Amino acid sequence: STETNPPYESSILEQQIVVGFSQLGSESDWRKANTESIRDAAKEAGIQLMFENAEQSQEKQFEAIRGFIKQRVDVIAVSPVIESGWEPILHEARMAGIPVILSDRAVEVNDASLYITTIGSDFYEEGEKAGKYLLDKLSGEPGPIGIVELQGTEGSSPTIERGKGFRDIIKQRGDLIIRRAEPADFTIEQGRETMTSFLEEMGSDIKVLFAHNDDMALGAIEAIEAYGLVPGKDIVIISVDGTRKAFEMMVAGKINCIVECNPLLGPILMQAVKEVMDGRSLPKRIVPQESVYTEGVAEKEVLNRPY
Ligand code: GYE
Repeated sequence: STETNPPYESSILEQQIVVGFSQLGSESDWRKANTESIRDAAKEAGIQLMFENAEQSQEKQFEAIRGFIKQRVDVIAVSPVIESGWEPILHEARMAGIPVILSDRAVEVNDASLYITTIGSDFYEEGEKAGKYLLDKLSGEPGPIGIVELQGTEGSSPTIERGKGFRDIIKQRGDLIIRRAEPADFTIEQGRETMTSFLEEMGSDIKVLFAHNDDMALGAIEAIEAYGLVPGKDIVIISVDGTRKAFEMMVAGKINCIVECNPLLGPILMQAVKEVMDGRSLPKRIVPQESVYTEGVAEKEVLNRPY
Protein backbone atom coordinates (compact mmCIF):
# COMPACT_ATOMS: atom_id res chain seq x y z
CA SER A 1 0.00 0.00 0.00
CA THR A 2 1.15 3.48 -0.77
CA GLU A 3 1.47 6.40 1.52
CA THR A 4 -1.26 8.81 0.49
CA ASN A 5 -0.94 11.52 3.04
CA PRO A 6 -1.37 14.62 0.90
CA PRO A 7 0.83 17.42 2.11
CA TYR A 8 -2.01 19.93 2.09
CA GLU A 9 -3.73 18.18 4.98
CA SER A 10 -1.11 19.25 7.45
CA SER A 11 -0.95 22.75 6.07
CA ILE A 12 -4.71 23.11 6.52
CA LEU A 13 -4.28 22.10 10.14
CA GLU A 14 -1.52 24.63 10.60
CA GLN A 15 -3.81 27.32 9.29
CA GLN A 16 -6.63 26.63 11.72
CA ILE A 17 -7.47 29.84 13.52
CA VAL A 18 -7.04 29.74 17.29
CA VAL A 19 -9.17 32.03 19.48
CA GLY A 20 -8.65 32.49 23.20
CA PHE A 21 -11.90 33.48 24.86
CA SER A 22 -12.09 34.84 28.41
CA GLN A 23 -15.68 34.43 29.56
CA LEU A 24 -16.53 36.42 32.68
CA GLY A 25 -18.52 33.77 34.55
CA SER A 26 -21.59 31.55 34.60
CA GLU A 27 -23.91 33.66 36.73
CA SER A 28 -27.12 33.48 34.69
CA ASP A 29 -29.09 31.62 32.04
CA TRP A 30 -28.12 34.40 29.64
CA ARG A 31 -24.45 33.66 30.28
CA LYS A 32 -24.91 29.91 29.82
CA ALA A 33 -26.61 30.49 26.47
CA ASN A 34 -23.84 32.91 25.49
CA THR A 35 -21.09 30.38 26.28
CA GLU A 36 -22.90 27.64 24.38
CA SER A 37 -23.43 29.90 21.39
CA ILE A 38 -19.72 30.78 21.24
CA ARG A 39 -18.58 27.17 21.64
CA ASP A 40 -21.01 25.95 18.95
CA ALA A 41 -20.16 28.72 16.52
CA ALA A 42 -16.42 28.05 16.87
CA LYS A 43 -16.97 24.37 16.10
CA GLU A 44 -19.18 25.24 13.16
CA ALA A 45 -16.58 27.66 11.77
CA GLY A 46 -13.70 25.22 12.24
CA ILE A 47 -12.05 27.59 14.68
CA GLN A 48 -10.15 26.23 17.66
CA LEU A 49 -11.48 27.79 20.86
CA MET A 50 -9.49 28.04 24.08
CA PHE A 51 -12.05 28.79 26.76
CA GLU A 52 -11.45 30.22 30.25
CA ASN A 53 -14.18 31.02 32.81
CA ALA A 54 -13.13 33.87 35.14
CA GLU A 55 -15.91 33.36 37.69
CA GLN A 56 -16.54 37.11 38.01
CA SER A 57 -12.89 37.98 38.68
CA GLN A 58 -11.19 40.61 36.53
CA GLU A 59 -7.84 39.40 37.87
CA LYS A 60 -8.61 35.93 36.49
CA GLN A 61 -9.46 37.51 33.15
CA PHE A 62 -6.02 39.14 33.11
CA GLU A 63 -4.40 35.76 33.85
CA ALA A 64 -6.39 34.08 31.09
CA ILE A 65 -5.38 36.77 28.60
CA ARG A 66 -1.71 36.47 29.59
CA GLY A 67 -2.03 32.72 29.04
CA PHE A 68 -3.48 33.29 25.57
CA ILE A 69 -0.63 35.67 24.75
CA LYS A 70 1.94 33.07 25.87
CA GLN A 71 0.32 30.46 23.67
CA ARG A 72 0.29 32.88 20.75
CA VAL A 73 -3.39 32.58 19.85
CA ASP A 74 -4.49 34.40 16.69
CA VAL A 75 -7.28 36.44 18.27
CA ILE A 76 -8.29 37.15 21.87
CA ALA A 77 -11.98 37.56 22.68
CA VAL A 78 -13.04 38.94 26.05
CA SER A 79 -16.34 39.43 27.80
CA PRO A 80 -15.22 42.02 30.38
CA VAL A 81 -16.77 41.59 33.83
CA ILE A 82 -16.49 45.29 34.74
CA GLU A 83 -15.97 48.37 32.59
CA SER A 84 -12.80 49.90 34.09
CA GLY A 85 -9.17 48.82 34.41
CA TRP A 86 -8.52 47.25 31.00
CA GLU A 87 -5.93 49.60 29.51
CA PRO A 88 -2.75 47.82 30.79
CA ILE A 89 -3.75 44.29 29.76
CA LEU A 90 -4.95 45.50 26.35
CA HIS A 91 -1.51 47.08 25.91
CA GLU A 92 0.10 43.72 26.65
CA ALA A 93 -1.98 42.14 23.89
CA ARG A 94 -1.07 44.93 21.50
CA MET A 95 2.65 44.53 22.30
CA ALA A 96 2.28 40.85 21.41
CA GLY A 97 0.54 41.81 18.16
CA ILE A 98 -2.67 39.95 19.01
CA PRO A 99 -5.97 41.61 18.09
CA VAL A 100 -8.67 41.78 20.78
CA ILE A 101 -12.42 41.60 20.18
CA LEU A 102 -14.82 42.50 22.99
CA SER A 103 -17.90 40.35 23.31
CA ASP A 104 -21.10 41.28 25.18
CA ARG A 105 -19.91 43.94 27.66
CA ALA A 106 -17.97 47.11 26.93
CA VAL A 107 -14.84 48.67 28.44
CA GLU A 108 -13.95 52.22 29.38
CA VAL A 109 -10.54 53.05 27.88
CA ASN A 110 -8.98 56.27 26.58
CA ASP A 111 -7.49 54.58 23.54
CA ALA A 112 -10.24 52.79 21.62
CA SER A 113 -7.70 51.43 19.15
CA LEU A 114 -6.72 48.91 21.85
CA TYR A 115 -9.57 46.68 20.67
CA ILE A 116 -11.01 45.94 17.25
CA THR A 117 -14.73 46.05 17.98
CA THR A 118 -17.38 45.49 20.66
CA ILE A 119 -20.02 42.93 19.72
CA GLY A 120 -23.01 43.28 22.02
CA SER A 121 -26.26 44.94 22.92
CA ASP A 122 -26.98 48.60 23.45
CA PHE A 123 -27.59 48.46 27.20
CA TYR A 124 -28.52 52.14 27.43
CA GLU A 125 -31.29 51.57 24.92
CA GLU A 126 -32.46 48.54 26.92
CA GLY A 127 -32.80 50.77 29.99
CA GLU A 128 -34.73 53.31 27.94
CA LYS A 129 -37.08 50.59 26.67
CA ALA A 130 -37.78 49.52 30.26
CA GLY A 131 -38.50 53.13 31.21
CA LYS A 132 -40.81 53.69 28.25
CA TYR A 133 -42.82 50.60 29.09
CA LEU A 134 -43.22 51.84 32.64
CA LEU A 135 -44.44 55.28 31.57
CA ASP A 136 -47.09 53.63 29.37
CA LYS A 137 -48.10 51.12 32.01
CA LEU A 138 -48.53 53.79 34.70
CA SER A 139 -50.15 56.48 32.58
CA GLY A 140 -53.24 57.64 34.40
CA GLU A 141 -52.04 56.19 37.71
CA PRO A 142 -51.47 58.88 40.32
CA GLY A 143 -48.09 59.16 42.03
CA PRO A 144 -45.98 59.05 44.02
CA ILE A 145 -45.02 55.58 42.83
CA GLY A 146 -42.19 53.74 44.58
CA ILE A 147 -39.71 51.83 42.42
CA VAL A 148 -36.96 49.43 43.45
CA GLU A 149 -34.11 48.43 41.18
CA LEU A 150 -32.12 45.20 41.25
CA GLN A 151 -28.91 46.12 39.51
CA GLY A 152 -26.47 43.68 37.98
CA THR A 153 -22.78 43.41 38.78
CA GLU A 154 -21.44 46.67 40.17
CA GLY A 155 -19.26 48.51 37.66
CA SER A 156 -20.32 46.34 34.69
CA SER A 157 -21.41 48.09 31.52
CA PRO A 158 -24.96 46.63 31.46
CA THR A 159 -25.54 47.76 35.05
CA ILE A 160 -24.27 51.27 34.39
CA GLU A 161 -26.04 51.75 31.07
CA ARG A 162 -29.37 50.10 31.89
CA GLY A 163 -29.58 52.24 35.02
CA LYS A 164 -28.84 55.43 33.07
CA GLY A 165 -31.25 54.72 30.22
CA PHE A 166 -34.06 53.86 32.63
CA ARG A 167 -33.53 57.02 34.70
CA ASP A 168 -33.29 59.28 31.67
CA ILE A 169 -36.76 58.17 30.58
CA ILE A 170 -38.65 57.98 33.87
CA LYS A 171 -37.51 61.44 34.95
CA GLN A 172 -40.24 62.71 32.60
CA ARG A 173 -42.51 62.05 35.57
CA GLY A 174 -41.31 63.59 38.80
CA ASP A 175 -43.58 61.34 40.88
CA LEU A 176 -41.84 58.10 39.90
CA ILE A 177 -39.34 57.59 42.66
CA ILE A 178 -36.54 55.05 42.78
CA ARG A 179 -36.63 54.20 46.47
CA ARG A 180 -33.79 51.71 46.49
CA ALA A 181 -31.24 50.49 43.94
CA GLU A 182 -28.79 47.72 44.88
CA PRO A 183 -26.44 45.46 42.92
CA ALA A 184 -27.45 41.79 43.09
CA ASP A 185 -24.81 40.42 40.71
CA PHE A 186 -27.24 39.08 38.07
CA THR A 187 -27.96 35.93 40.14
CA ILE A 188 -31.22 34.38 41.27
CA GLU A 189 -29.97 33.99 44.86
CA GLN A 190 -28.93 37.61 45.28
CA GLY A 191 -32.10 38.75 43.54
CA ARG A 192 -34.13 36.86 46.13
CA GLU A 193 -32.10 38.12 49.09
CA THR A 194 -31.99 41.74 48.04
CA MET A 195 -35.70 41.83 47.19
CA THR A 196 -36.45 40.31 50.59
CA SER A 197 -34.58 43.14 52.30
CA PHE A 198 -36.36 45.75 50.15
CA LEU A 199 -39.71 44.25 51.18
CA GLU A 200 -38.81 44.12 54.86
CA GLU A 201 -37.96 47.80 54.65
CA MET A 202 -40.76 49.15 52.46
CA GLY A 203 -43.39 46.42 52.10
CA SER A 204 -46.31 47.37 49.91
CA ASP A 205 -44.88 50.84 49.25
CA ILE A 206 -43.02 49.06 46.47
CA LYS A 207 -45.12 49.36 43.33
CA VAL A 208 -42.52 48.61 40.66
CA LEU A 209 -39.46 46.39 40.31
CA PHE A 210 -36.92 46.99 37.56
CA ALA A 211 -34.59 43.97 37.51
CA HIS A 212 -31.48 44.23 35.33
CA ASN A 213 -31.86 40.59 34.35
CA ASP A 214 -34.30 37.69 34.38
CA ASP A 215 -32.48 35.59 36.96
CA MET A 216 -32.73 38.36 39.56
CA ALA A 217 -36.40 38.87 38.63
CA LEU A 218 -37.06 35.15 39.20
CA GLY A 219 -35.42 35.34 42.62
CA ALA A 220 -37.40 38.49 43.43
CA ILE A 221 -40.68 36.81 42.46
CA GLU A 222 -40.00 34.12 45.07
CA ALA A 223 -39.32 36.83 47.65
CA ILE A 224 -42.50 38.74 46.77
CA GLU A 225 -44.67 35.63 47.03
CA ALA A 226 -43.06 34.66 50.34
CA TYR A 227 -43.88 38.14 51.61
CA GLY A 228 -47.53 37.69 50.63
CA LEU A 229 -47.77 40.07 47.67
CA VAL A 230 -48.70 39.18 44.11
CA PRO A 231 -45.90 39.68 41.54
CA GLY A 232 -47.12 41.31 38.33
CA LYS A 233 -50.18 42.75 40.11
CA ASP A 234 -49.21 44.35 43.41
CA ILE A 235 -45.76 45.00 41.99
CA VAL A 236 -45.19 45.71 38.29
CA ILE A 237 -42.12 43.74 37.20
CA ILE A 238 -39.86 44.67 34.29
CA SER A 239 -36.87 42.52 33.46
CA VAL A 240 -34.12 42.20 30.85
CA ASP A 241 -32.80 39.24 28.76
CA GLY A 242 -35.77 37.16 27.61
CA THR A 243 -34.94 33.68 28.85
CA ARG A 244 -37.49 30.93 28.46
CA LYS A 245 -37.95 30.75 32.25
CA ALA A 246 -38.78 34.45 32.38
CA PHE A 247 -41.23 34.06 29.52
CA GLU A 248 -42.96 31.28 31.46
CA MET A 249 -43.31 33.74 34.34
CA MET A 250 -44.78 36.30 31.98
CA VAL A 251 -47.30 33.71 30.77
CA ALA A 252 -48.23 33.20 34.43
CA GLY A 253 -48.71 36.99 34.79
CA LYS A 254 -45.81 37.39 37.23
CA ILE A 255 -43.59 39.46 34.93
CA ASN A 256 -45.17 42.33 32.99
CA CYS A 257 -42.45 43.26 30.51
CA ILE A 258 -39.22 41.73 29.23
CA VAL A 259 -36.65 43.78 27.34
CA GLU A 260 -34.79 41.36 25.10
CA CYS A 261 -31.00 41.07 25.30
CA ASN A 262 -29.60 38.57 22.84
CA PRO A 263 -26.87 36.20 24.14
CA LEU A 264 -26.45 34.31 20.86
CA LEU A 265 -23.35 36.21 19.81
CA GLY A 266 -21.25 33.21 18.74
CA PRO A 267 -21.86 33.37 14.97
CA ILE A 268 -21.23 37.15 14.87
CA LEU A 269 -18.05 36.73 16.91
CA MET A 270 -16.66 33.97 14.67
CA GLN A 271 -17.50 35.98 11.57
CA ALA A 272 -15.61 38.94 13.06
CA VAL A 273 -12.63 36.70 13.86
CA LYS A 274 -12.45 35.53 10.25
CA GLU A 275 -12.66 39.07 8.94
CA VAL A 276 -9.87 40.21 11.25
CA MET A 277 -7.72 37.29 10.06
CA ASP A 278 -8.46 38.33 6.46
CA GLY A 279 -7.18 41.81 7.24
CA ARG A 280 -10.57 43.44 6.80
CA SER A 281 -11.66 46.33 8.98
CA LEU A 282 -14.73 46.11 11.18
CA PRO A 283 -17.20 48.65 12.58
CA LYS A 284 -16.31 49.70 16.13
CA ARG A 285 -19.65 48.49 17.46
CA ILE A 286 -21.79 45.54 16.30
CA VAL A 287 -25.27 45.42 17.86
CA PRO A 288 -27.73 42.51 17.48
CA GLN A 289 -31.45 43.02 16.78
CA GLU A 290 -33.64 43.05 19.89
CA SER A 291 -37.29 43.51 20.86
CA VAL A 292 -39.51 44.28 23.83
CA TYR A 293 -42.13 41.75 24.94
CA THR A 294 -45.16 42.38 27.12
CA GLU A 295 -47.81 40.18 28.71
CA GLY A 296 -50.09 40.07 25.67
CA VAL A 297 -47.59 38.21 23.49
CA ALA A 298 -46.07 35.95 26.16
CA GLU A 299 -48.11 32.88 25.35
CA LYS A 300 -47.34 33.09 21.66
CA GLU A 301 -43.61 33.76 22.12
CA VAL A 302 -42.67 31.40 24.94
CA LEU A 303 -42.21 28.37 22.72
CA ASN A 304 -40.03 30.30 20.30
CA ARG A 305 -37.45 31.27 22.89
CA PRO A 306 -34.08 29.83 21.87
CA TYR A 307 -32.52 30.30 25.31
O1 GYE B 1 -28.10 40.67 30.94
C1 GYE B 1 -27.14 39.08 32.42
C2 GYE B 1 -25.78 38.48 32.43
O2 GYE B 1 -23.71 41.15 30.15
C3 GYE B 1 -25.70 41.42 28.90
O3 GYE B 1 -24.95 39.54 32.00
C4 GYE B 1 -24.96 40.61 29.90
C5 GYE B 1 -25.69 40.41 31.20
C6 GYE B 1 -27.07 39.77 31.11
O4 GYE B 1 -25.45 37.90 33.60
O5 GYE B 1 -28.12 38.09 32.51
